[in-house]
Formats: sequence, structure tokens, C-alpha cells
Amino acid sequence: MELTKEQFKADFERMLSDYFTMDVEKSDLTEQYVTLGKLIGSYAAKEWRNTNQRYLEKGEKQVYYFSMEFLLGRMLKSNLFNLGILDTVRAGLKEMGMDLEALEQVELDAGLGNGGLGRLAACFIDSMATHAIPGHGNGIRFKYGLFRQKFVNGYQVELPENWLRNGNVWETRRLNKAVNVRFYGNVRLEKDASGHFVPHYENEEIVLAVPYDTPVIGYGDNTVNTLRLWSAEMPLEDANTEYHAFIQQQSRIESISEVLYPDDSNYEGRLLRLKQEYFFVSAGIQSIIRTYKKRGLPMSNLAEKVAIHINDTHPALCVPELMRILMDEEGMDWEPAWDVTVKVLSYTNHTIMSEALESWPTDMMAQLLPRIYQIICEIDRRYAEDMARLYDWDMIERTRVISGGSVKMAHLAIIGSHSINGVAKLHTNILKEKVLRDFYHIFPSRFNNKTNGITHRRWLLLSNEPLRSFIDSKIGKEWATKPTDLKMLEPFRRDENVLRQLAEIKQINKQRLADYIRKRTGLAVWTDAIFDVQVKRFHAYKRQLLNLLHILSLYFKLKDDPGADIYPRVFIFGGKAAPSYTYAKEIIKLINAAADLINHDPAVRDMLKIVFIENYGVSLAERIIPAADVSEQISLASKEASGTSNMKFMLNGAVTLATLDGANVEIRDLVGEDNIILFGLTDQEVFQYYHDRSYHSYDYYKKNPVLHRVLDALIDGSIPGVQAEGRDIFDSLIKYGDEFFVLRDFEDYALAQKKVDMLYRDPLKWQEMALINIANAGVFSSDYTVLRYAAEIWNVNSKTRLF
Ligand code: 26V
Repeated sequence: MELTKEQFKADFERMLSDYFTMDVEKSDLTEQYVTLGKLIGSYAAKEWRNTNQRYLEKGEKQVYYFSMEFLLGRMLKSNLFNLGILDTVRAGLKEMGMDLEALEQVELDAGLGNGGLGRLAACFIDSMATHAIPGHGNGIRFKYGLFRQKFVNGYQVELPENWLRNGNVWETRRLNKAVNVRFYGNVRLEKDASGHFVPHYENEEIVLAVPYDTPVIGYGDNTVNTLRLWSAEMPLEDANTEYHAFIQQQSRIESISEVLYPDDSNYEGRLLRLKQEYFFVSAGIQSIIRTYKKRGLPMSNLAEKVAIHINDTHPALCVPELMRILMDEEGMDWEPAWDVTVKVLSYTNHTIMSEALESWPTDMMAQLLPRIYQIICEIDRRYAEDMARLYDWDMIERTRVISGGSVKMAHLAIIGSHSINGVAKLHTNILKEKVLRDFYHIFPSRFNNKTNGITHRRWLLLSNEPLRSFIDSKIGKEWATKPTDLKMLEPFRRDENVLRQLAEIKQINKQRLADYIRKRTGLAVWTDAIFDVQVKRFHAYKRQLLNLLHILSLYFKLKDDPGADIYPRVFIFGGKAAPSYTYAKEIIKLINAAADLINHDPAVRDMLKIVFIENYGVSLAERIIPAADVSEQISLASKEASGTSNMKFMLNGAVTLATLDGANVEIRDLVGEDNIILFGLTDQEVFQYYHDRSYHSYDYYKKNPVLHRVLDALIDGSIPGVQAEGRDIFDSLIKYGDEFFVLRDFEDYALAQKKVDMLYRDPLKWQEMALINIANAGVFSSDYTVLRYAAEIWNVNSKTRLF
């Protein structure tokens, strides 16, 4: 948008005075932040209305991305940037005596997600708006985001994240668009005059779903899409209920949108979680159908105007809920309704970890969602009947929706969608060949790959301004919307001047992170050391433990030989463990204990430091990733569906140290073996081990003296304060078979780390690797990912042609 500095200053002062009856000198940071937020909202409002108007007039097909999680982070800077007024506003604020950086810090992260899956949803809505894809988010407005992590004596402690305590400047509550969602009760089907079965409900509990809309402002375009998050409230008429009963009912209802489940590693069949899933699915679909009906088209044409995407199985109840609305409320028969449902829906799988696969006990489902359960039974019955003509009974048993007394959510999503995708080439292949093999056999044409992506605007242009200006100066500015232009950096790979400047930029970012670390932890780190970073959720398969065991081996090497030739390193960790995931929490404690030991041992001086930064999240990632030299992507091959931090690090010029897992494989294909450091088992080797049952972790403990020493340190008191944890972890590796092949990959990992050490000593060579990584990272922009979803799955328009 067009905005002069003078206009902005006048607008700001007027808004501050209207809203807080204040002038700039007397206002505090929060008041200034809220004012700026409101002002940005008012700037975006016009385009928001226009976008909706345009969609309506052109009759464009709309996509709705249903996700339990949207991990948005802060929005102030990205909204300014996307509106094209970041520099103007920064300068205007400065002239009025304010500092944009300081205002940014006032905003609390919208942490409505666990990790990669939720952040992916946030990147997608940014990219959709930027490329004028008519795509909107649908989710839950959790009152509490993912818990805040604190370390007490090295242990993770979880605190509530009350992100709404200062209000939320970006959202608008739309009570007039609220819908009712039904739970419990009895349902009877009765024939109406025309012979249709109509459900009659008794004793149901009604929850009012109130939408809060947030504008999703596309970059450099006029498109402003909508993120609609639902909040659970008491229905208005219940205000006549007796006082105590009212309070009780209110708190039961409001608990639905109270808190995000913080466990992304283990499925738990908790009733409240099922309520949450149905709540946002039902509210979302009702509101979509209401909007669609304004077009005056028949329901049988729904798939021409609406696509609904199911982000993992959490919204898989879309299948029966859409069926319910089409049949019970719109009077369609089963077959045409099913036809429409499958055409409208598509589903993404995000994990092969069987512990995370959702399945709900049938009795729970029948009680909480009686009508939905009836429909699921009918879906299951018809599926079995259809398949019986083609396949044997075992095949049907393995793939049907209801089996063993529970509803299999992945099966429901697959049977009810026209498209099923994995999130990286390797992952999609594993789905086809192993995890979803039967389904691939039955519905081969439904399967496709859509490798994940990240919005390079947030993850480079906004979070790494020194690198952004440098790139602009070399290749112009078009890469903001055409990220493969970054490839134009590659010819500079031998330009010493360019490589030196890259090194300087990295140094600036490392210093900025070092200052933060100093302020937060009191620890001084040497910025000439290698910044070696592993930030992600804690999970055994991601193998933070492998990283730690190697650090311990370096420590012992230095203890034995103070003159050992090791290039100085700062090992940086960040990440949360699910509150009930004991093993992951023990690893956190172990890392903190090792940090205590190593950081305070004068024998290692500045050679080795461990920094575990508390409360990793989007805003911290924006600070840490630009400062990384090494990106640790060391999951056991086959376990990490894609990874997305791997892409963020690459984009910021870190060199990846990786197994051939998830999207690491595609990074390797792009940069070549010389510009990534690989190690470890391949997925095929892992599957072979499973098949042969031939892995014996003890052999590696026995054979490798370095590993022996390191493992003994877990139990012999060398690391103070981890008696119990050290023992559990030791046992997991030696006694219980080392499920994630940590010991098997240790030696290879240590060798790869040695290679990092050697390569880093040649600064120009290292920066050349960094440059090749940056130059090839454009491919991983979520801009391309969503354009592919739009063209190949959703069949919707965008302003950008892909090929
Ligand atoms: C699973 C569950 C299980 C039931 C209870 C709550 C809950 C919450 C979240 C999840 C998500 C697990 C799947 C997941 O996060 N997958 C990650 O998705 C990323 C985006 O596609 C991908 O990059 C990561 O590799 C993958 O682990």
C-alpha cells in the first residue's frame, strides 16, 4: 500500500489519542504497540473487504485449511512488511521517538501449535495470501498456547502460556457469525413426508462456537485472506439456567477451547481432545456451507467452489460431518453426498510414528457424537461391502474405519478424501511402500507427494535483515516473491569478496545471539567458535542424545589431552518435551547437567560450551537460526517425515549435518554431497535391521572405547546430579535395545563432526558451502508448496503460474 511517513505519523497520533486519549510522550510501550497494531488492522481492513468482495463476485473456488494448530508467532513486523510499509513505519516511529524493535518485543507469540505441523499451517496461509490463492485457515482459538518452558535445577517445568493477557490486536470477534455445535444426547431417525430420514435430537448439549477472524495479509499484493479461530462459549439462551448450574456448565463448555494439547508424540484417547476436534470441524464446515449457500448454487456443485484440507488426522471428522450436513440438513441422499464429500476433502499425513496415530474408542465416539458415529458406522459398512467384491477379508480388516473397538482416524481420512499426500519424497515413498501400503494398493491415484516448505519472507527477509540487504544488493529484490531467484547467487561461489561479506553477516548474527545468551543465562560464548545448533521438539527419534554423547566424547578428549586439536564450539540446544514424555525430559536434564559440568570446567576453557536456551518457539527460532553455522538434522532415517527447520537453516547459510531422512534427502539432491555433511544408516538399512532383528547395541558399547567411556559416564557419577536419569538412559541404550540406533550411528556421526571441524578451518570453503545452500533454498519456499497444492490437489486459482 501507499503510505508516506507524514501520513503515518498523523494516523498514529490520532489513533493513540482516540484509543488511549494519550500522546506519544506519555504513552508506554504497550499502548504504543496496541495503537500500531490497531492502525495496521485499519490499513488492512479495506483490502480485506475487497478480497472477500472479489472472491464473491468472481465466484472463485475457496480453500479451507483445517488445522488443530496454527503456530503464528508474532505478527507485527510481518504484517508491516507484507503491506510494504515496514521501512516507512520504522522511520516514522523513530522520528516520534519510538523504536520498532522495542515495540515488537511487546507482542506475545501466538503459540497455538506444538511444532512443525502447526508452523507449516502458518507458513501456508502466508504463502496463499501472497499468491492470491483464495485460501483460509480454520482452527481453534486456544486461550492458552503451548506451555512456557522453564528449567528448574535443569529439569523442564511447564508454565501456562497466557498469550491473550494483553489482548490480541489482530483479531475481530464475530458473534453474529457464531454457530451451534451439538454434543451428547440421543438421536432418533424418523422418516419425513418425502421419505427422507431426519434425525431428532434429545438431551443434547449445545456449545456456541464464536469465530475470531484474523486478517492474513499477503505480501506485496492486495489479497487479505482470513484465519478463523473458534472459541467455545455458553449458548445465549442458557443465561436463564440456575446460577450454580450455569457456572459449572460454562466452565465445562469453555474448557473446549481452553488449552492446546502439548503432546505431539503420543496419542491419548482423551475425551476433551475429541471434543476439540469435532468442535472446530463442525463450526468450520457449518460456516463454509452458510457462505456457499449465499451463492445460490446447488449442494451437488459444492466441490466446484469449495476445497477442505485436513491437516493430519486431527480434523478427520470432516468426513462424517460434511456427510451429516449434506444429508441431514441439505436433504441429499447418501451416494451423491459421498461423491461430493470425497471431492471436497483432501488429507496430509505428517508422521509414520505409530504412537501418534489417532483412534477413538467406539463407545466414546457413540456417546459424545451419536449422529456422527452412526454415519461413521455406515461409511465403514459400505466400505467393507464395496471392498468385499475386490479383496480378501484380511485386507478389509486391515483398512476399514472401525476395527478392534475403535475408529481409525487415518483410515477415515483416507477413505473420505480424493487426495492423500506425504510431506517429503522419502516420506511419501515410505507411506506408499510400508505404512499405507494397503491403501496405496486400493487407491493408487489418490497418493501424491508435496514436500513441505517455509515462508522465506519470515525466515530470511524478516529475521535476517543483514543477509536480506546483502542479497538484494546482489540479485535485486524480486526474490521476495520469486525465491528461486536466489539461484542467481551461485555464480558468486568463488567471489572472495562476497564470501567474506557472508562471513561478516554470520558474525553479526552470532554476536546478536551471543548477547541474548549472555543476557538470559549469564553465559559468555565466543563468537569465533562454531555455532552448532539443534532446535526442535524433544523426541527420542530426533536423537538429541546422539548429539550429547558426541559432545561428551569431545569433553573427555580435552580432559585427557588439554592440547587436543579441536576447533572451538558452542553447542546450542532448544526445544520442549511433552509434559508426560519422561524419557525426553530425562534427556533435557542430562543436557543441562552436562552443560553445568562442561561450562564450568576450567580445563576446557573456551573450547567447548553447551547452551540450552529455554522456551524455544517461533520468536526464538527467528533469533537463533540466522546465527547457526551447523544445522543438526540427525533423526533416525525414516522417522522424520520432512522437517522444516532444516530448510530454515539452509536458507540462512548454515551447513547441514544430517542423516538421509525427510527433506534432508532433497536438500542433498539440490546442494550436492559436497555441500552437506551426511552420516548414518539409510532408511533401507533401518528396515533391513527390523526385518532381520539383527541390531545388538551392546556390541557397539563393547567395541568402541570412546563410546564405552561416554556411556559409563552416564552411570558412574562423572556427570553430577543425574543418577536416575543417567541410569534410565544408559539402560534404554544397552538393556532395552536402543530403539533409535544411537549407538549404531555414533561412530559415523563423530566422523562427520570431525569433518565439520576440518572444513570450518577453511573459512572461504565454508562460506562457499553456505552460499550454495542459500542459493538453492528457494525451492523450499512454501510459496511453491502451496501453488502445487492449489494446482494438483485443490484445483483453485492463484495469480502465479507454476510452470
Ligand atoms: C500428533 C498428535 C497426536 C495426538 C495428540 C496430539 C498430537 C499433536 C500433534 C501431532 C503431530 C505429530 C505429527 C507432526 O508434527 N509431524 C511433523 O510434521 C512436520 C510438518 O509436516 C514435519 O516437518 C515433521 O517431520 C513431522 O514430525
